[in-house]
Amino acid sequence: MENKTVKMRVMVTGGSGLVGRAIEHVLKEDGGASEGEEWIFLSSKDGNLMDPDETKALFKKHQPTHVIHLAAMVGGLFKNMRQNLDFWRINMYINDNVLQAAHEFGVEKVVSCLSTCIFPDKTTYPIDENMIHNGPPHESNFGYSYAKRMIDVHNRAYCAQFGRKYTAVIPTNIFGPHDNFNIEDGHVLPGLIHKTYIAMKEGTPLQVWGSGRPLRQFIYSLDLARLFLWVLREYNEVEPIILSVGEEDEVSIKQAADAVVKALGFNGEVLYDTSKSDGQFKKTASNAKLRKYLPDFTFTPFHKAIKETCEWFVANYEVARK
Ligand code: NAP
Ligand code: GFB
Repeated sequence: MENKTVKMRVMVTGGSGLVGRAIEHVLKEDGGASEGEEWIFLSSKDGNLMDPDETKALFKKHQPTHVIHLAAMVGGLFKNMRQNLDFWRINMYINDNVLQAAHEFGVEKVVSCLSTCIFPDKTTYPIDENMIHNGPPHESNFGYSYAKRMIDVHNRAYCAQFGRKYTAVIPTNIFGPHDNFNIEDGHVLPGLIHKTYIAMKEGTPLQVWGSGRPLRQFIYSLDLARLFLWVLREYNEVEPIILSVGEEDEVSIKQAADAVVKALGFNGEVLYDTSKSDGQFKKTASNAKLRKYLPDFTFTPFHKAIKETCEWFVANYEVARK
């Protein structure tokens, strides 16, 4: 019996979510897996990471050499506006438990997740990795933003005190199959896909929230997954790295809505409910650091990614999170 040497045993917290499922897809369907790597994808059913004992039990059971830490309380603008305290407390507990358990169990590398929405609200553009702590975040999601910023503080402290090489990525707005399509709690693209689907079924107008004027950079979950595998295997800085399409790929919410309408073939009326918040007007991030490492990485064209996500949603409507 040939004994398979395990080079890396990677435990993915939050493995059942949008990003976790994308990493699993790229590994299984996209030839992303490498020799001698074992992968474990966790959901909250495997253990509640807000509980330190349950967290340690997962590390004891799986003995990971590497961790991709995705687990978090996640939501769109409107859920953040409603629950800033929950986003702060829940994510602080999860992050401290996971990073402390990783340290105690001798995990070689942890890649955690920040977000481009945590940067200072009053800032120059484009935003880059050095600006995380330069001022207060946007009011709408300060709880989530401060909790995420503390991951960077954790990583720097584990490095300073114990020489740990724990790091983090800073994705921009992510979308794709297995997203959270819940209209009240989810992000803009899954929300618009779900609302357009209903408008087509019921012959009613599509209600886009806000003015449609804010600007966003969107990254397809499968592209992010490919970049995550590179960060896990090749990126060795403690400093975080922004994973985003370029500034030139920034689109308005209206352009995003038009792309969803086109992909689903909706011919009805599109209305803008300006009584709803626009949130941050823009959070334009630079991917220059990523480009320095991976000058030739190609992102899936936005309209193609939207089309694939819409097709996934329609085909999986019964099981999609909504
Ligand atoms: P998601 O789809 O909401 O998935 C969240 C994951 O975390 C799920 O697997 C969930 O498990 C798990 N989880 C939540 N609470 C938990 C707990 N107490 N104990 C154990 N597991 C728990 O999130 P996502 O969009 O994939 O986000 C992944 C990471 O990317 C997060 O850290 C998020 O902050 C970051 N991020 C997301 C975006 C975006 O636009 N989506 C943008 C930037 C950064 P269950 O499935 O069992 O609930
Ligand atoms: O993805 P989203 O909810 O969050 O996008 P953010 C909000 C923007 O889309 C606002 C408009 O300008 C909304 O007015 N919008 C239009 C909609 N229609 C809809 C809709 O049906 N649903 C939603 N949700 N928005 C989040 C942060 O900011 O970014 C989170 O609050 C997280 O913490 C996430 O980091 C990545 O992009 O504004």
